[in-house]
Amino acid sequence: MILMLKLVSILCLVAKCALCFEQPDSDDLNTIWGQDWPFSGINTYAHLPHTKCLLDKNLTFDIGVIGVPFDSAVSYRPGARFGPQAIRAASQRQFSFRGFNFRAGINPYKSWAKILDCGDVPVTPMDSNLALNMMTSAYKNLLDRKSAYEDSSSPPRLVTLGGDHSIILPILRNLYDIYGPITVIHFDSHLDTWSPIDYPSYWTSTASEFNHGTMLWKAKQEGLLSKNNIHAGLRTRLSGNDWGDYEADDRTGFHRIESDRILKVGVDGIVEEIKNMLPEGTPIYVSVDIDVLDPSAAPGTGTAEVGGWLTRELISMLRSLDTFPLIGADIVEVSPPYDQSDITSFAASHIAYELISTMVKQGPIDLESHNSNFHSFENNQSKEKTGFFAKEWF
Ligand SMILES: [Mn+2]
Repeated sequence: MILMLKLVSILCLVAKCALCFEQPDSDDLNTIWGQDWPFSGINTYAHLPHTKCLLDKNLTFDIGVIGVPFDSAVSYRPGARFGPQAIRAASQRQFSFRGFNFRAGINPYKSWAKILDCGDVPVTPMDSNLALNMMTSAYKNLLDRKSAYEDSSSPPRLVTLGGDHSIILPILRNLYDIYGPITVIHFDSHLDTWSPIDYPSYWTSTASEFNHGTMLWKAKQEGLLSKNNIHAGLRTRLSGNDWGDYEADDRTGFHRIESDRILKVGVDGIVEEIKNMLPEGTPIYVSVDIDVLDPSAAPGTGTAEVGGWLTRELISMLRSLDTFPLIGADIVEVSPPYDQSDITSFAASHIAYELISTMVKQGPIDLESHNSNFHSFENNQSKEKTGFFAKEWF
């Protein structure tokens, strides 16, 4: 008898599932069809609303994700022009519904910030000189507007998806115009401060001076950098038979933390070294060359170097650096043709999420009140004005 009852109840359950469904009771089409799955819809970064920001100078936002699909300045394997599309595709399991960052303690997509996917800069692959001019002009367009937050007098913050690493030069040019000399935290296996004459070619041109290993040298020549820049994750082989590359790097104003250092001091030790080198409250720009990760964690990149950090370690470092005001960031050198099972794009899309989380957690920039540091602010999570940062978040 008991068995019989159980059978009937199972049959009822199955019948109900098969025959009944509930439709949203609403005339609002958004309530009926406005939801997307991670695998449906057009790929924008994290399903963010998309507007081609370059086409509307009156459009305001707080954080813009912008793709720069340029890879004509690489010295080895190309393919990073496909980076923005691949990173967007790999970000599809991110959306505001399930966006709470347990490491940061916030959902960046459900906080004070208006975050847009600004689309791509349609940068030419034909001519590096022209490309540099286009990118410089595009960042001026994007940053020459006010943030959306209240009566903000500050520009929005941009998270750039590369593209090869050369694209940082036009970014730094424009950030310099707003903030003055920029402090760059440069996560990379390579120095990227090489002079153009350090490349093994007898043939040179103005365009050849601009490449993904010289752009920080050029940034220094143009006076865009502060004195407190940091390379983290280095493990490149050096030119010649001595320390000449490091000596030249010293002259560009970078401190160096080599990849192997993590074996001695751990993740916390690396973070401590970075913090000790920077005056407290220094506004920073974070540039993540995905080749800072070990090729086992990021095979899809042009100039892979073995012996690198794990994604977990890099994420932890980025989270620990959120006490420094973050004025902008990039994730570059993702080359999808060399990727395996989207490992590299997944890493890049998550790193972008962490950097966006930091920007949201820190609150909006107020150039007027604190000369490029952050001002006090209110939002849903913190009603109490605490000045500079919302301290209780840290
Ligand atoms: Mn690089």
